[in-house]
Amino acid sequence: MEQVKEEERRRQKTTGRCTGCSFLCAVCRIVCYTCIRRSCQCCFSPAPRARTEISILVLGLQGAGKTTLLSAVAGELTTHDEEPAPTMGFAFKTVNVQDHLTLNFQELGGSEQIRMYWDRYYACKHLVVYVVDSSCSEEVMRESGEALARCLSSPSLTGLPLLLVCSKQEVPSAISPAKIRERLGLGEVERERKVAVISTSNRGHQTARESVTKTILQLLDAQTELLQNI
Ligand SMILES: Nc1nc2c(ncn2[C@@H]2O[C@H](COP(=O)(O)OP(=O)(O)O)[C@@H](O)[C@H]2O)c(=O)[nH]1
Ligand SMILES: [Mg+2]
Repeated sequence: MEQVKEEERRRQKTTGRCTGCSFLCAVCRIVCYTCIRRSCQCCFSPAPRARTEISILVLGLQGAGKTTLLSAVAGELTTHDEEPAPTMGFAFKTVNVQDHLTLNFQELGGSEQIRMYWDRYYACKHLVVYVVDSSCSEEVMRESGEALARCLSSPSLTGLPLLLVCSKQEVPSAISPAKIRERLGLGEVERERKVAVISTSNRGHQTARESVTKTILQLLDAQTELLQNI
């Protein structure tokens, strides 16, 4: 006991502090060190990059292949047994392309009754995807062209890039993307906005996701201010 007291006296003499004070100092040092480290991490680690959300309107007549295309782009494989139900009203699909980029697709139903209301959903969009059934009849192609011209004439969509998707290319009666481009009068459209045309077949398996996302990014690249933080 006497030895312990002697040890304590000796420590106090050399350090100027008793054991209790030394312990308290050590705890304070650890707390201070931890606080400083945490605040440095906050200040010096890079801020998380803001996610850019792109709003995409997906249009086309009923049966053109819009829902099927979006399923393929989202990586949801569909088979002949899983026929998509006709879109009543609208449907959404979200696809994360990179860590900081999200494509929000909004498909509007293509039946005549729903087409009357398309323009209610035009606001705040960055790009239009228009799907055409390459194997449809002359009559349906004409109707599709009229619906496209009507929607592109809306002031809310002025100047927005257009991606035309020619679906069902594997069907023997399908006409080529070049012919569809001509039938829909895209030459005129190209004067006022960026236009890209891609084709899909066999319900877009494998190729659709890559080609659709890549072409959308290329089209948006022209809209530099939108992509500033991508
Ligand atoms: N042969 C073939 N059929 C397709 C293709 N894409 C879609 N379809 C079919 O076309 C029909 C309409 O497709 P859907 O995606 O519902 O069209 P939406 O009304 O435009 O959404 C369905 O029977 C699909 O299976 C394709 O690339 N090839
Ligand atoms: Mg649909």
